[in-house]
Amino acid sequence: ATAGPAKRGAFILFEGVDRCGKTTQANLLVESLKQAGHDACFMRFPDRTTPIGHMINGFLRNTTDIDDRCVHLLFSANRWEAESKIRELLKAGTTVVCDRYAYSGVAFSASKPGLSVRWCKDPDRGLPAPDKILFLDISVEDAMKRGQFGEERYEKEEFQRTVRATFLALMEEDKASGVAWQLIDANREIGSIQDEIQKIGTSVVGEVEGKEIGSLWS
Ligand code: 2DT
Repeated sequence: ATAGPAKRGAFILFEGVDRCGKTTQANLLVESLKQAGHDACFMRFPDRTTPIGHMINGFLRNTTDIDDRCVHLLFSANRWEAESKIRELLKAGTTVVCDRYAYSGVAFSASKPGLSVRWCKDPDRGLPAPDKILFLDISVEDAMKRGQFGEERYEKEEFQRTVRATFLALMEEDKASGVAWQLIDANREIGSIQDEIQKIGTSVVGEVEGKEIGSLWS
């Protein structure tokens, strides 16, 4: 038999406000995909391990102040430095499950006064586009019942409310262009959220066959 083109991996994003359970669910999805025999890996942004990531980390921990637009560009640069790796993994058939991406970039930055959604989107245009965005939705009030926010710069109730509203607006904006958002009710038991996500993840992995890797916001 002639081998067809190698099956590529799916690019699946987890987005949401702090304490929505993204990191837990992203790791659980990687495990369940692996158990089902798929190649899958976990990735997160910001990647605080690179030199740019160190600068972002200092900003988030309030040890350094960086101009709002400048730090926005650093977050974007932190994705561009991983771009070729993401493409290589996807082409090699590995599904990439990513905890935050450019949608967090826009939702957090555009929640600050004076930064428009359009300006915030520009530096991320052309990055690999996701095959699915899982938006783990929870009210900030319910998220805070899971424990107080930490000490980092953005972990403030009012700001998180604005961020959630910005995420929901981004989701609406994308509807016209057919971007595959999936809103998940994140105010439930870990296990039932996991079951729902596992079904979605498995079907996305099957659907990407023969589909090109898209280009974000372009
Ligand atoms: P974690 O708690 O997930 O490490 O996130 N953020 C993230 C931005 O402002 N812009 C971005 O592009 C990304 C990816 C969200 C750390 C904080 O960084 C914010 C929370």
